[in-house]
Amino acid sequence: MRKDLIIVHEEVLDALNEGKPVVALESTIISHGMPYPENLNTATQVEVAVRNHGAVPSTIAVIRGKIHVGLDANSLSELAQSKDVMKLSRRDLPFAISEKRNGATTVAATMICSEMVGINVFATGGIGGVHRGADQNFDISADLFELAKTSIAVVSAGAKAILDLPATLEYLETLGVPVLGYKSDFFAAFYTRSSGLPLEMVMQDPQAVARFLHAKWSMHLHGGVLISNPVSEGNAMDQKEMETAIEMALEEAKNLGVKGKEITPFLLRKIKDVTKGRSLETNISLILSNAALAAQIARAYRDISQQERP
Ligand code: PSU
Ligand code: MN
Repeated sequence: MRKDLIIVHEEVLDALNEGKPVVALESTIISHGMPYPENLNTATQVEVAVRNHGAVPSTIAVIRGKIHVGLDANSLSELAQSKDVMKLSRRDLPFAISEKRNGATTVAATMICSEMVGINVFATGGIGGVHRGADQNFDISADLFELAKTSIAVVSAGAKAILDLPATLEYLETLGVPVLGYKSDFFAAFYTRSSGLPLEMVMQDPQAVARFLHAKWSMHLHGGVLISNPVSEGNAMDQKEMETAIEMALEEAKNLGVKGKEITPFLLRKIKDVTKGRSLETNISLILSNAALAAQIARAYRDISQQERP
């Protein structure tokens, strides 16, 4: 890896060198997933949540063509307000580098950058997945393929409910991606606690998750692990209300011809409007909860990996 392409924040670098737990955070949630100023407040709070649970936060983004691993307050603030930020997945990352652009990393791109520097746990809101109507429109998020090949534990509240969740779960199975239910027997549905889709591998504490990661990666089964952490009961949305909001948003997207990488940000925005901002509150709360869990998993995984050393 060319060292000049990547700038690791001093605190993150020290933590990685000293074997301290680090949690990666994505930046597309900030630039494309939430409006200002909620996005900046959330990004800041998420970092606090990681710290409060004993790990070092590392938000990842591309700034003027350099991959930044760990952002200072100024960069976070710029990212949250700038209109000129690309949404970067695996295919886009080299373009942002070669053209010296600013870009926010999706789940896929954040996993790639995390692996480059040796971070193995990452918290997000909800991963991308198989979109509804994918049998016609072929819209399947690159997040799924990244989970298949890049060895990072991703803590999320399942996949976004705007997707075809049964198809997403099937696809993860095809790709060999383990999905661990955290204190739940069902795949989380982002705004609500359960999709009704049962999960076989259920874990009750961060240590169990860490043991799973250690088992997988120490037998050289490369690839990611998805930890499905349902939003807390008190912050979950009503399922019927959510389904109506999603259908309205999908209808509008169809009428306006919104496609490709624009569709997810568009739907999240519409759903927020339809629910009068309540979906945004739920979104914020689930991200904070994922960050806290990711920090605990990072600590537990560090403990297991260190015990192994002579
Ligand atoms: N989760 C959120 N908000 C978001 C996303 C996830 O709570 O904005 C972003 C992530 O960066 C994810 C991306 O990788 O949406 C998926 O986009 P697409 O469906 O175009 O692959
Ligand atoms: Mn897509």
